[in-house]
Amino acid sequence: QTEKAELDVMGMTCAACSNRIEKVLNKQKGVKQASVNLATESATIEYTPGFIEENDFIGKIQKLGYDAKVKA
Ligand code: 9UX
Repeated sequence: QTEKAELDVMGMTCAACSNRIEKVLNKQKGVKQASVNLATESATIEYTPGFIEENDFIGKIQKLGYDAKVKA
C-alpha cells in the first residue's frame, strides 16, 4: 500500500535547499520515494501509511528551517 503526499514547501532559495530536504525525507522509515522541486516549491512523497504520515514530513521540513503545508 502506497500513499502519495503533495506538499507546498516554503523558504527554499537554492538547489542545495531542495536536495537537503529530499535527502532527509528519503531517509525516513516508510518513505519509498521523495522528490523535492525547487522551481515549483513542492514535494511529492510516496510512502507507506502506518509508518509515517504527512505531519511527520512537515515536521522534518520545519526542523531543517523551511516550512511546508499540504497542497490545497
Ligand atoms: Mo542555498 Mo538553502 O546556499 O538553505 S542551501 S539557500
